[in-house]
Amino acid sequence: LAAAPPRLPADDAAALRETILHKLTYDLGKSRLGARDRDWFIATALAVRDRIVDRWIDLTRATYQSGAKQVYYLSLEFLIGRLLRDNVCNLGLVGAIRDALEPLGVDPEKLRIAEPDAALGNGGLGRLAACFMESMASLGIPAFGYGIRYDHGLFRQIIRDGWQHEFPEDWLNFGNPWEFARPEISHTIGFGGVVEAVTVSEARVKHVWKPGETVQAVAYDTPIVGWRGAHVNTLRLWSARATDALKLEAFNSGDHVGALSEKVRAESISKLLYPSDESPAGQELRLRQEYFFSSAALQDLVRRHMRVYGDIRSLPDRVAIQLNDTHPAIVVAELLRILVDLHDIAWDEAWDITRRTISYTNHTLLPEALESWPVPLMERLLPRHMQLIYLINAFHLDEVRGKNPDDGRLLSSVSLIEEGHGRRVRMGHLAVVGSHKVNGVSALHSDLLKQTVFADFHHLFPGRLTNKTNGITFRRWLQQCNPGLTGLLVEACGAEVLDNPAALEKLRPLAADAGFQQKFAAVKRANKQALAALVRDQYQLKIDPDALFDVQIKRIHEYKRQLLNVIEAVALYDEIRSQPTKNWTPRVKIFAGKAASSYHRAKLIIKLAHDVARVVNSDPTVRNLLKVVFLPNYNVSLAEIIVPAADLSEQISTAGMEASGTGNMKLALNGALTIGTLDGANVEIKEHVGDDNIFIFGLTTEQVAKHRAEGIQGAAAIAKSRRLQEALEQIEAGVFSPDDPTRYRDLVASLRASDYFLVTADFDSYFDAQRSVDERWRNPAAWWKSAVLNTANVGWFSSDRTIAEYAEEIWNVPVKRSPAHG
Ligand code: 26R
Repeated sequence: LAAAPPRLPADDAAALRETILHKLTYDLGKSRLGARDRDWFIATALAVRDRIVDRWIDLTRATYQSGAKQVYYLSLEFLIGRLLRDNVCNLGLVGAIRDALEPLGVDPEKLRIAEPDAALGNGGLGRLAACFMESMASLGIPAFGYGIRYDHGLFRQIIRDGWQHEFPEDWLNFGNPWEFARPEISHTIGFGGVVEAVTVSEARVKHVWKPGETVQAVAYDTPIVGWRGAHVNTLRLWSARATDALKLEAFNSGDHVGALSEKVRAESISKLLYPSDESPAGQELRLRQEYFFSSAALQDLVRRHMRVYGDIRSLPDRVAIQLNDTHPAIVVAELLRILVDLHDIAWDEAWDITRRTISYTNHTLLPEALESWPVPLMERLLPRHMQLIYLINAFHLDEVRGKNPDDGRLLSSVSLIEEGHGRRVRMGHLAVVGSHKVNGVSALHSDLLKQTVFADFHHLFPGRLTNKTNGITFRRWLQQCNPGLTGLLVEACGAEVLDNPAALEKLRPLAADAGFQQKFAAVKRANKQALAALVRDQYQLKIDPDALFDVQIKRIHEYKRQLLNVIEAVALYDEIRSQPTKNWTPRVKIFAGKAASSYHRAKLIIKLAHDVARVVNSDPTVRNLLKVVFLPNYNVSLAEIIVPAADLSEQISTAGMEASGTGNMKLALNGALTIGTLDGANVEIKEHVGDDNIFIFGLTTEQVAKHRAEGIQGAAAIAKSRRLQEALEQIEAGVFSPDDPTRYRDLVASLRASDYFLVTADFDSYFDAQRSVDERWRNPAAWWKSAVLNTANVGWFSSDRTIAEYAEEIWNVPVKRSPAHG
């Protein structure tokens, strides 16, 4: 909203103004004078929504009439952020909204930030789902997103005295103007109970599941608008309601609490997003959430398919179901149940339909994130599904045995059931066996899938495992969040860049042009100034927009190695103090990210960042040469401010552990240079931007594996590095924690011992890479050349390219708008 992207069609501002005032009066019951920013936001959002609805209805009907195949993207997370600017930009209404509001004395920016973030996701996986929804609409692919309408999204992070505290996020408190409640669209979801075998004829036994408990899934629809309003899809989120909301008899007999308890139990399913990221949630409620939305989605799409086509057998021709990680993997058994138990399809055909319809994306190799559920829990909660999983497994193992007789190791490796300390159902295995395609999210990650967790499947099912390198939507992560740079790019490459990221390559010849570099740097400077103003106003800390802004923004996790970055800050602090007059590169280290509430080590790392920040920021000998800042409550909206202001992008995970990363793409697109390991999509970013325009350091995946296999201890690397030794000794001795000198004793001790994430092994290489960064920064012509070449060369990382690949190679659906790319 702030600055109009150029060359969008104008719209009638007066008509919009009238609608906004009408909404304010008749939908909100407010007068112009009494209206607050939030009221203006809701009235404006409702007015914008009006412009979406007709198209939405028309396009949805046209899809059914044309018989086009539909994509269903099933995800337990959609990390959307705000929608107003996104919708306004995609509809080409930026200028119209500004002109509509101006005579009313309403500041569009104030109204924009009155919208709460829809934070229905933890991190990368949820944000990817949101980018994909936007790209599917932009490419004109008919699609539904299915997920859960959590009452409370990801917790709000508050930092008190350097420690993280979690508070509930109430994003729905003042209503959600984007969604349409659909109380008439509701499905019954069963849990527990028994399976009865009914003999239908001599040859056939039918299985009837009689759930012991049911819950209603009620639909809430949000239209998702593509670029230039090309297409509008639906994000359908399910909310849980009790089947019998209130036991009136019990209520009347005086048992008021008992009468409501069923309602509370049922509705707890959509109460809250699990805040755990890559560590097992393990609770029964999580499995209930997974089955709840998987079953609602399948019932919904099967009903739609039957209404339009009347033949369940054509499902794979009309429907593609994409599983976003294993969270909806129970869909494999649920679809089979619908086909076999409810539509009387014979097993072999039902299994064929299932596999041709479903495909699965894996997002992590971390063993602790590979979901598995205890067999007794599955038996109790989903008895019919457990039977079906046993059957799937029996046929699957028969086939394996047929081709590989006497290979016990192989059988237990590919079995859907993990034997051992308590039997468990492996959801990843269920998803692989039940899909026609399985993909990883970067070239390296997909290779590692083939070599490690799914190696045996790769040999059993050649061609099933593929790669689809992640992408990001350039609308949100360039055009909307960085209007300054967008203006410059349009000036340099033509308006075509807004539609075709390959046009960014036209910047290449300008990378060494002093005049262009100056403009590029000026845009960055203005974005840094905006971030500095936010840090000053909200946290009373002065940071210098002329210093290098070094950012690490992502979930706090040991494998992402924020600790490596903090230790480097300590080492640099020591160097600056010992040689205060050397020509240091002034640097602001900016951290932001949330730790899972139960992840104590991650919370301790946040505390350490604050402890180091306090000491460094108040040391007069350091002056402005080094500042450390931790910005609380990282979310999509904060990312939209930090990303355009970053000079250096920290992508420093232990090689082999970050499946892809997508923040790395956002930052490179906005002209930040990457300092990173050869991990995830960093490898491909390096190939695109060129070795000279990225700072790669550290052990490779193979070296990490070797290092671990040899059981090398951290102490060995520490002994070789004076800098690291000194930094760790200070942290360990309590130099940064005088109030509790032993606070970091165990943390440092674990680095000296196993150091599983190889912080110590990579330290010197990281420190040296940072000094190369300093040197490049001191040569502005060289720095800005690299920065421009980053923007110029990352067009390929558009999620339009990613989605076009899914469309062609996995879903077999056409794309309407070609996602040209380099
Ligand atoms: C089972 C459970 C507790 C759980 C595991 C993992 C819950 C949530 C996750 C989230 C993981 C899978 C995730 O976000 N992965 C990230 O996916 C991004 C999009 O593909 C990648 O860019 C990123 O590297 C990866 O960590």
